[in-house]
Amino acid sequence: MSKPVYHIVGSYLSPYVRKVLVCMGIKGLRYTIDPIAPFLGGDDFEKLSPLRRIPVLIDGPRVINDSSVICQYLEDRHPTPSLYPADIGERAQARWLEEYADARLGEVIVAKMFYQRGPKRFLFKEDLDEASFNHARDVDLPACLDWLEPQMPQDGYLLGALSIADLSIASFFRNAGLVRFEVDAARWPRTAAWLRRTLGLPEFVRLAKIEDTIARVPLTEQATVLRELGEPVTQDTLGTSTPRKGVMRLD
Ligand SMILES: N[C@@H](CCC(=O)N[C@@H](CS)C(=O)NCC(=O)O)C(=O)O
Repeated sequence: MSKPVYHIVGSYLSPYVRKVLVCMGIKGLRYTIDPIAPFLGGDDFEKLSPLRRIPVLIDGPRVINDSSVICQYLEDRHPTPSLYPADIGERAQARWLEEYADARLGEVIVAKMFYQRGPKRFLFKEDLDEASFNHARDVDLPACLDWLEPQMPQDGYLLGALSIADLSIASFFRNAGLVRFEVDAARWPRTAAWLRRTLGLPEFVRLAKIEDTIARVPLTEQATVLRELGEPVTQDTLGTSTPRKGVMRLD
């Protein structure tokens, strides 16, 4: 039986969306995409995503929210290649590292850094909170790296084989890179080497080319550029041209 084509709602610049797209790429799954920023979602978007967040995965009549839930769903539906360790303890550890990335790296890299430099400025026309950005870059993120460094492997991936833990954490550091934060290899050598390895995976590399192209394109024009790049962007969209603040708090 041929594999289904899933529909994704969410921008390629979101680390949560990237995690899902990489997971799909590794599993050989095809998708169509409505690449909207959550802040441009209209009423129909909110019906599907009550927290007004991306990604959303649509599988026929089923709507699934939250990148971790989506990745687990894809794993359950398409168990090979597996992105979750077979050992129960290691599987729990992989999920914890994923949660750490989604929660803490999300707060520091997305809310305090990426959102500040991107949507807050260009969509909501608000000033950058320089002090908060600098604190995230100089204090919070280094503290995260200090915590991650001793857990990083000399070679290979966090829990031996590549897992959801690697995809999650690397996805967030890619966004840090987009706001010019580089992991200092002298201070965090294992993390820097692991990040190079992980972001060097073909699926991250494929997406990075797309991300680099659209990063400076206004949000409302990104779909056109993505179509030109050959991405499977649908004509139907849940996006509007009127920005709205989210449901959950962002800086
Ligand atoms: N726990 C969610 C978080 C998703 C999330 O926060 N996505 C961001 C995009 S990078 C978003 O939609 N933010 C809009 C908001 O929080 O209002 C997941 O893993 O999918």
